[in-house]
Amino acid sequence: MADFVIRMFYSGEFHPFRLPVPGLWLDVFQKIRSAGYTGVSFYVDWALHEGQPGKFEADGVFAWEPFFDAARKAGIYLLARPGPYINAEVSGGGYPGWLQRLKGHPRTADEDYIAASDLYAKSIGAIIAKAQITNGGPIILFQPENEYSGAVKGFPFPDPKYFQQVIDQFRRAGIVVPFVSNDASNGGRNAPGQPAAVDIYGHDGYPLGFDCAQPNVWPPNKLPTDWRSKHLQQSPTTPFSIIEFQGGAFDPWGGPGFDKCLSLVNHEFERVFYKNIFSFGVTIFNIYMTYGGTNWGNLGHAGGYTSYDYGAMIAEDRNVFREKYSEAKLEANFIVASPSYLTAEPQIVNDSSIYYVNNKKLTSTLLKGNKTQYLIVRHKDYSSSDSNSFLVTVPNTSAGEVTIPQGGVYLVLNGRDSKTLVFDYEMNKILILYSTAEVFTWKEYNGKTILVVYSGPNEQHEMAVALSNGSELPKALLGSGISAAGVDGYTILSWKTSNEDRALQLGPLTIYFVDRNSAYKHWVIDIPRDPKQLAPYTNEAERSLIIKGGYLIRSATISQNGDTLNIVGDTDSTTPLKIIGGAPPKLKTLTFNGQPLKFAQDSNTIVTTTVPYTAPKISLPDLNALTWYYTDSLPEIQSKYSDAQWSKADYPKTDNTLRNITTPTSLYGSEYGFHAGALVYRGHFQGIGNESTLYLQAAGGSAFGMSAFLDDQHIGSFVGYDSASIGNSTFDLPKVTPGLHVLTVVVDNMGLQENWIVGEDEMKTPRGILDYKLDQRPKEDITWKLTGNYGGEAHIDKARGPLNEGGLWAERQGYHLPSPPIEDWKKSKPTDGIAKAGIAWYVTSFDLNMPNGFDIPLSFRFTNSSTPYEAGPAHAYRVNLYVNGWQFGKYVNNIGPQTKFPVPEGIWNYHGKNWVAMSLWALDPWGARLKDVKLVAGPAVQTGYGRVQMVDSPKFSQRPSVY
Ligand code: IPT
Repeated sequence: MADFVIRMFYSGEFHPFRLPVPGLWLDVFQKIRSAGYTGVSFYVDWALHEGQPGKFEADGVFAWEPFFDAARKAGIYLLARPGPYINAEVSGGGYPGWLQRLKGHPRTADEDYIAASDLYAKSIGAIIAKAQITNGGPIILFQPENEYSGAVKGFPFPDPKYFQQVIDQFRRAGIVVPFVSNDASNGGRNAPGQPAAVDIYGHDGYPLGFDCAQPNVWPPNKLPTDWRSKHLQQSPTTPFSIIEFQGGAFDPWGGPGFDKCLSLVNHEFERVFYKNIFSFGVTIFNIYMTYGGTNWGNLGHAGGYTSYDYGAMIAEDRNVFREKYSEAKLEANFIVASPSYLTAEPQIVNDSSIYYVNNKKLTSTLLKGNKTQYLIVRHKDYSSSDSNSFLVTVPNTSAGEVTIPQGGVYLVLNGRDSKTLVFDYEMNKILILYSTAEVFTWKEYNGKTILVVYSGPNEQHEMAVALSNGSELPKALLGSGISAAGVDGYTILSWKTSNEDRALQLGPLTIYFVDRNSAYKHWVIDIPRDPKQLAPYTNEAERSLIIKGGYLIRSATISQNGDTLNIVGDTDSTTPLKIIGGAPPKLKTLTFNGQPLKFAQDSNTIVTTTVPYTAPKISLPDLNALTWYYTDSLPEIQSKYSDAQWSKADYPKTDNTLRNITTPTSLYGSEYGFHAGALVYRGHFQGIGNESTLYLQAAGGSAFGMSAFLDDQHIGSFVGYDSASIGNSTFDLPKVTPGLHVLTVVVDNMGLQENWIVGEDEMKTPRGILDYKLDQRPKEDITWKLTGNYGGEAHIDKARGPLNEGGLWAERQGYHLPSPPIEDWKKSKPTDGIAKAGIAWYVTSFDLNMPNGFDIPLSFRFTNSSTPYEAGPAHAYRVNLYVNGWQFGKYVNNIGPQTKFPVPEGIWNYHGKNWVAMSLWALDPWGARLKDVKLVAGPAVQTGYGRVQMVDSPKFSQRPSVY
């Protein structure tokens, strides 16, 4: 085994189950790796692996080996976080719905809980164990449990017996890498020295929280200040680890939307808040989320909608246009290029401003290494948008105390910015006494060193270089405006930020001075020794290129004989490319995505070229112009419908310990094995003739809806609103004639609650009908049956997993799958809609012929509407959207906020036939139609990524005894 020296575990959170296209996992890994990160942290969602108790499944898109292989290829180390409890805004917090029937408390040492989690822990543990670094795989860290940090009053907590059992479950499964914890806030729980301890204590932090409504407001007192001192109290022997740090925010139904979360947790947030974390000497750092993805197929909890974009640095459709991606790249590259940071000790002083910066409006933290010191400067009022000028004094540099800049000017800290200044910064044999401009990266090539520093607008900077041969005046290589003076054996450089790149040569050192926007275009690309890898781990790089390019550089290889350089990347326009470090000296051939390029190379080996971009022709179908096929998806209300195959809701008690039943028999979906999507009930009774109202209490989670019918008549709906998990409705009945009647009730299940507080057992919150009352009649007079997804826990669609289908009639038939039997269906479109309450089902198909060599994200865009006639109350309807059988959207017109639903290539067939299905559930008596729905393309990015392997999407086949 090679010597592994990890520079820093600088990681992004990415859940492959939120991007069910294994062929795209490498894409996300490469985007994270090219941002300079060394790691990725991932959760495993138990609910997707054990839909049926006792049957662990991990095949197809749910297999983990391809994810581990892709990480290895991209040179990414992994932190595995399989729970069993994960939270993560997924249904049940990762718990399969059948845990609702558990007698004991989940997340405790209760025997039935431990027994229930054993198969999962054993199975996923073994899969992860095989991919540990000790077996040549990418996994280097492991987190048992997640935020085991809070319990209801009086509950034994934290319970070492329980936590130790989780640890033991995974150790028994063969996990040998260090265990980390993810304490919610720094409470020191399960830190080394505590009973039932992990190896490395870690905690999380979401300082700006999850309300994105006011994206420009950073509320006061949210910037952490005491995390280092807390760490020294709680876990002084372990590296300071932040296992989750805010990388965006989740957003609930009816929320402000992810654009707002992106603005709240933007590039400025990264500058101020991430650098503040660096000031605590963090060495294991994971940013949640880095790629959020999609809550497809009912995998999300009720508190969130389909998109899990999170405002993360990589958008849901995988683009990296966001400025926060570029800013994150600058910060990660700096940390990874600065190994002395890992051992530098943060100096904790009460008011550091008096020590290092001379402006009372600023504050700073000094990190002292053996030689190198880092000074992190920020505004005391961290949300300030003022620019403040300052001088810096640092004692004990190799030149004694220095006060800088020396040139009589002031440094500037612009609003919502923070800076890392370096002192005695070592680049092998070259020493920078100080730099007020921030370091992006540096690399040494055969005794020559390239350093890239950057700065923000209207800033003044100074750098002092110590070279062994004393003061030396530099040679300008590029641009002008950097002044230089030799003082006491140092070369002092000073400059103002300019939007023109400049470069100087000082003996063996070449320094590039760029502004931040230019720095954003720079990439450090490590070249692997092992051709099977596209990128090596940071510590195993053969050499690295420093490239000024454009949108994205993914990887690079150099031919055996050393005269050919192949670069792989993505462009969104014709892009000038400049290799400022690492090109083979006598380059003969340069290719970009396999195409040879004309280039020039100068005596410093710098290569200049241009990557051409040609906009492709894209033609997308106009969805409204297609032929759509329609069928009614609520035949249950017709008198001829038979529910003979349905489950009898005849359980006279409940196994749910959270809520007792208030009905003669349990009507909870999970009692009968239905955990995802719509539940449908049929209640049979003998009418007497004096019944006039029906009271229904139904629970489906935030933003759910419910519709009720007496025989074939709609009697009313609970249309739902953002925060309503339970609806109480009393409906007037039409005249009930003596004789047999059927009530049909459809309740949407928006996903199960999470289970954050131990002992509260929130995941057991039932779904379905909680209570009812037909006036004049005892409850016993109604006999209920119910159904959910076809097969229940014994779900039959192994490709799309246990949660993708709900209990709508057309879903049970499998009409969301490709090639349903539409021959006898009517022709009608979702924009035609239906004129009364009910559930319509629409299917269409079309070919896509997307250009090769481009990454072009496709999304559905719904137009929000009030009523079909543009008057009256918000029009209540909900749509489930399926592409080739995969449920990729839940649009709720009267609640929102999501109107745009990206669907990834691989789910789409970009080169052939696709099937789109939609349910249209009209809750209002006047029915519903879509105002508009369009297929829209995002920017066409030319890519060298290659063809994306299609996901196996089995088509429709007649289901046995379907009802
Ligand atoms: C933290 C969870 O660990 C994580 O799973 C996710 O839910 C995240 O929050 C929010 O997106 S919990 C923390 C906010 C207390």
